[in-house]
Amino acid sequence: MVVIKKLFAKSILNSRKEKTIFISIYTNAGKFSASSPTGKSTGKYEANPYRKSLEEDIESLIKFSDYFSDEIIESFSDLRRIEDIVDRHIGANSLFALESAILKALAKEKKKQIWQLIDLGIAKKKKKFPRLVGNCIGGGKHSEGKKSDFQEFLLIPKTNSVKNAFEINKKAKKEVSYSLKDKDKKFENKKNSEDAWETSLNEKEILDILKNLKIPLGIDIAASGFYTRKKYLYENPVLQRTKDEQFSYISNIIRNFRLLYIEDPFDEGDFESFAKLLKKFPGTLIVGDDLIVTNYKRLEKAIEMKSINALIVKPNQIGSLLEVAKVCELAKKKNIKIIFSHRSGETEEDIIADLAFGFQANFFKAGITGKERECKIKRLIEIQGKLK
Ligand code: 2PG
Ligand code: MG
Repeated sequence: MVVIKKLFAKSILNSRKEKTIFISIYTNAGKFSASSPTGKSTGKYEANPYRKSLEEDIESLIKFSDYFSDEIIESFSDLRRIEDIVDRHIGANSLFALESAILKALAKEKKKQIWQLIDLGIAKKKKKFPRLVGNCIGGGKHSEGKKSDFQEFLLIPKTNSVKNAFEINKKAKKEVSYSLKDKDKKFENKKNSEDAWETSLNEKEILDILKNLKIPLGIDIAASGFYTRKKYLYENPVLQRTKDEQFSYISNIIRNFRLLYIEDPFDEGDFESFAKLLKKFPGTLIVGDDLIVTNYKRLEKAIEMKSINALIVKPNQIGSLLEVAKVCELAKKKNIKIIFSHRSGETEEDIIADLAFGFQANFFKAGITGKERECKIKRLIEIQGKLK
């Protein structure tokens, strides 16, 4: 069992040099720390990262830390006791960091790996490793200057070895830089907030390069980012698309580039267009991120409307790991593929790898390069190595 004796919280800088929360707990098993990432293309329906501000969350946490010492944590589900104490007093980023630190303490005390603490009904089956989804070229809100309106061009190699997938993605990303140099006169080897290449090419030009890699491709369109007053406002090239025009355009792209995966192709409120797309392309992963925001109710709605066959899980979109568990269980039951994902503003926290494996995610989206991304992929490789 774990007893929290003292808590310490402060702000640190994430990969984008923005402040984020860092929490340390002092327990009978030792000192454990965890931090939270931060999104940029955040969904309108995401939980607030902090109740009012990071600073006030830090104050509340320190105030509550005396109450924690009365609670004994013996299992993942005991996180409930902590949530009952901090309920509505801290935001999602703070809760995620706090629960992560507690799981680290619990794993240590039980001499287990963190992923072993997660016990969904599926735990007895032979566990599978998630497939890597790596951001190779970026645009949208994650990039600067002239750029593609789509946010992420993703490589999704098919191999059972996480290590192999990581190597394939790193090599491909390097190769892509040579093609970009060739095709984009403005290319300067610059990388965006997720360490993906920045280019002035538009989405079609980018996909023409990527298709030569012979690696299954995906795109995160993050369409809410450029949807205003019922129109999708493209800048590269400048044009507007209505809802119907966006639907035809996305359909053409899926078909022409044989996409395996398409994330947030429509606005975050448009469950209907997602459903129409899934009906047309049942073999493609139609992924909801801003649409679902790791929220159980929104997932229920998407299931009812048959809007998606895959969903992004970002624990800090909701904060509570118990809610994350509920979302994953429902998705599994309804055969909706699960993609655990990093955020664009990241820290060197790697617990997401344990969570992804513990919850038996089908995919793991954590970039390709950059120390904040690589540490997560390396942790997944380590877990796989230990199980051999
Ligand atoms: C996304 C994410 C991560 P952000 O849209 O999928 O790639 O971006 O963290 O900025 O919300
Ligand atoms: Mg997304």
